[in-house]
Amino acid sequence: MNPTEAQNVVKQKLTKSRYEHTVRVADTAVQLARKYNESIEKTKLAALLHDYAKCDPEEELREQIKHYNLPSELLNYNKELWHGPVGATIAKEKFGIQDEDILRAIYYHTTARAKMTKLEMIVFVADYIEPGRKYPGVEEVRHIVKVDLEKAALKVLANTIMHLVGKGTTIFPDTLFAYNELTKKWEG
Ligand code: DGI
Ligand code: FE
Ligand code: FE
Repeated sequence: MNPTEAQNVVKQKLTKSRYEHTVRVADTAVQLARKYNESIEKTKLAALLHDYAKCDPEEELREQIKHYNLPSELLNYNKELWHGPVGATIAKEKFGIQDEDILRAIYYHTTARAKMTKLEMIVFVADYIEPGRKYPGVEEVRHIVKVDLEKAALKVLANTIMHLVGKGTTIFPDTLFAYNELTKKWEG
C-alpha cells in the first residue's frame, strides 16, 4: 500500500471530521519527518492510517482485540486506547503493511511506550499538535517540537497524564513507562 492508496482507504472508512484530522496529522507529521530526517513515505503511511479504527463501534473493537489476540489488558482501560492496536493489526493483516516501525507508530499512537522510535514519536506528537487541536498547552508543544522531538513527546505525555488525573480516570501503564523514561532522561 502506498500513501495515496492509504488516503483513499481512510477517506472511505472515516467520518469527514476524522478524515480531515487524519490529513492534518499527516501534513504535520511530514513537516516533522523533514526536520528530523525520517522517511517521508513511512511517515505518511503511519499518519494516514493511525486512526483507521477510530470510528469503529466499541463492541467491534472489543471483538477485534479478542479475535487478533491483542493484549486483553487493554480491555481493562479506557476504550479510547483500543483503536491504535486494532488499526495496526488491520494495517498488517488487511493492507499487507510489514514495516514494524510503521505498525508500531499506529499501535502506540495513543498510549506511547518506552523506547519509542523517531517515527513513533513523530506520529504521537503530530496527532497532538495538528492545527485543529485546541488542547490547553498545545501551543507550548508546537514551540518545543521546533527544538527537540523527545522533549515535545514528554510534554504531550505530561499534559495527557495531568488531563487524565484531572478527570479521575486510569492511565495505561505504557503511558507511564514512556513518561518515566523521558523524564529520567531530561530532568537535570
Ligand atoms: O484518536 P485521537 O482522538 O486523534 O487521539 P488519541 O488517539 O491520542 O487519543 C484519544 C484520547 O485517549 C486522548 O484524548 C487521551 C485518551 N486516553 C485515555 N486513556 C489514556 C489516554 N491517553 C493516554 N496516553 N493514556 C491513557 O491511558
Ligand atoms: Fe487516535
Ligand atoms: Fe488521531
